[in-house]
Amino acid sequence: MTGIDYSQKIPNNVDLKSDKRLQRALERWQPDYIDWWKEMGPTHFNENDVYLRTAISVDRDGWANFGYVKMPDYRWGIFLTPTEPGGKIGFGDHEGEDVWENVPGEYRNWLRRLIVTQGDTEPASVEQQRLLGLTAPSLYDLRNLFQVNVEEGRHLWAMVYLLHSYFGKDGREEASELLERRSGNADSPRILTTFNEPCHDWLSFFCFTMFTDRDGKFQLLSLAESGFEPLARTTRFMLTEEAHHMFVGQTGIARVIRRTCEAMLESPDKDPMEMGVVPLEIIQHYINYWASSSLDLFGAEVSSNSANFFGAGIKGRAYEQKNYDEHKAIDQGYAINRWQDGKVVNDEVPLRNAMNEVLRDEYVKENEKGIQYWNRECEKAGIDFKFTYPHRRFNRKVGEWADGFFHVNTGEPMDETAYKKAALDWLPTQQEADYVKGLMKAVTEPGKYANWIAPPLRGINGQEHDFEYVKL
Ligand code: BYC
Ligand code: FE
Ligand code: FE
Repeated sequence: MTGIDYSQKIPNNVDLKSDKRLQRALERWQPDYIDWWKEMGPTHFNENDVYLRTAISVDRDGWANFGYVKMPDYRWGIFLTPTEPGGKIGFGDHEGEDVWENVPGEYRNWLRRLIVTQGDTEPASVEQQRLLGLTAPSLYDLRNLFQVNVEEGRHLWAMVYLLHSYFGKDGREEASELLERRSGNADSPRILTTFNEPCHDWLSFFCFTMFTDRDGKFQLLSLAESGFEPLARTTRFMLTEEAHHMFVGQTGIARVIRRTCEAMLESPDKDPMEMGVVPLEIIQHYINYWASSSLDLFGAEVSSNSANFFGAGIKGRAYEQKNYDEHKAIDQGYAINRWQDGKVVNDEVPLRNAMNEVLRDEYVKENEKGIQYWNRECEKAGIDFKFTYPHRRFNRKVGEWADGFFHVNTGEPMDETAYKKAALDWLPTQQEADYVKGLMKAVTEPGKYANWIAPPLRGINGQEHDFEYVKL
């Protein structure tokens, strides 16, 4: 069952043709999806051949298939990792019971809501990134953008498959609405905050794939533990796609840093802006902005939703089976800081209510490693500059810290006036954003890169440096 059937209108490894009703429903959704893609996706490049990977199986080496595709012809489909017979629910109140092959009635609403929220982010990100192709710093980067876009499109397919197969009429309605909401639209916005923020330049894109796609990774890890097996199996396969998205962000920012350091070494007395590269301080401001926005995506620190999801066995912790010995998380506390009467105080809450924060802890650890990787670029160049990950209280709009003002590095409370003044040096200013936007000019010659970014260390799929990743 790991092989993917590409002879079908909708490629899949779930034997879709044996369920005619479901097949027909999905085949009715498919043209709406393509219309959405042609309108809200990377519209200007619908006719170009792009060197993309397509999954040929759900095995680890299933990604070996690279070739030129026009994006609207990409074979989006439904790929689940194989079932393991005799699977047991791994956590919560139902720990040890058989996994659910169907939606348990009492958790139907929660599950649908989780799946819709997950599904909503995927087309949202494609919408946010839809104009970036016009200013790509190279064909290599252009191709990576499109790879990310088509895979986010496939992630939408993954969630729509679950809605259509397991949630009847209201599932089908939710699937239609996923194509109706629009990122940043005042009347019909996407569900989560970060997915309504504009992402108009490539520095933002790299920060987004580093920090926001990594939220995706951790949310998917927690859903991959779900007792609702179809959700677990589909998110496991989505995780194999996610690794590339974070690679794009991690190495993208590293290349911007490398190029700036290089220019600074060439002309130590010159202002980096005069040389048309991105000053390291501006990179830090973009990091602060996207990192803090993405921290919001984990929800409130103390959340009865998160306790319910965990107790029900539908959303676990990241690496629940691998990293934890105890899976009920009952009668345990979690020490937490809270924001009360203008003060940061210590508190302890029941562990289940802190599951959003537990997941955020894992996420923060991984981001901090990513920052160290960027700092090695400066060290290698001998440039005395240290990037930092912002304190998790900084610039938050969701949860415990949303009503206060906190120092970007120490997390100390500040009064509003002092904060607003300091924030001019912590978040991108209009001037900085304009400068970055001014650098964004398309470079379309194979093997050439915009002046503000260094070439990658390696080509995609071992290709030569002047490979024509996108035929324009
Ligand atoms: N913006 O109890 P709380 C990805 C709402 S990214 C706006 O803390 P909960 C991707 C919340 O809905 C991964 N609203 O919430 C990356 C609730 O509303 P109600 C996406 C927010 O439920 C890049 C209220 O505030 N996947 O895949 O514990 C490119 C109370 O909040 C926000 C998932 O998120 C926000 N940031 O936690 C492409 C997984 N945060 O009930 C793709 C599924 C909270 O008052 N979702 N609210 O109306 C979940 O697990 C949970 O919904 C959340 C929120 C973790 C997001
Ligand atoms: Fe995704
Ligand atoms: Fe992603």
